[in-house]
Amino acid sequence: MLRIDAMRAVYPQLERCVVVTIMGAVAAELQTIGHRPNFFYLQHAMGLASSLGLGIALSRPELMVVVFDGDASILMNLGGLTTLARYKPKNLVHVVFDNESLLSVGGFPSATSTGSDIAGIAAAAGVPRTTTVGTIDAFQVAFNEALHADELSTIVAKVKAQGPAKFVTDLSLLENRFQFKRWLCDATSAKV
Ligand SMILES: Cc1ncc(C[n+]2csc(CCOP(=O)(O)OP(=O)(O)O)c2C)c(N)n1
Repeated sequence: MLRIDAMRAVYPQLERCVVVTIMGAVAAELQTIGHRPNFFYLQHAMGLASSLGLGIALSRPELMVVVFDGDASILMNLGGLTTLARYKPKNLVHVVFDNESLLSVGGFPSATSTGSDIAGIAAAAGVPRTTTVGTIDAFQVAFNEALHADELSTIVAKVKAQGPAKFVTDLSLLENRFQFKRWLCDATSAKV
């Protein structure tokens, strides 16, 4: 499965969600599909997308929050999983695109390439719903179930280590930040 196809498959459902992504390939691919003002691409702070998503989910329980994470990113912040599990926000879907690689910086293998199991780690941390999927159909089903589960979910989507041809964006970090903040301030009950 390609990550861009997985994101395309659930793109319609993202319209009413708060979406936080890691930097690099994921952000570039989601922008290729189509940027929306409710999408925030967390730059530089590798590993912290799920923590940012947690803060938004706790402070805005009426909104559904989706985090698009990466294997190497979450491996840098495993404590983030224990904190997610401690607070168990029911309005957070945590997706980890696991390409077993640090693709955005050259494709070095991550620990999942030697067997570390992120869904297993999330479950052991106390995340109530965890699953690993390897096809678009399975991802779509898992994502839709998680959106409506009323329970914190971590979905690990095994994807090919293939990213966008270019990482260029005309959306500046500050513009994304102000636009996203305005969307959050204006959003009422956007829960799906
Ligand atoms: C603290 C920190 N260390 C390193 C980087 C450089 N960096 C940016 S993206 C990335 C790899 C992310 O890997 P992963 O989460 O697996 O996503 P992928 O690139 O494979 O989509 C790295 C090392 C950074 N931005 N911040």
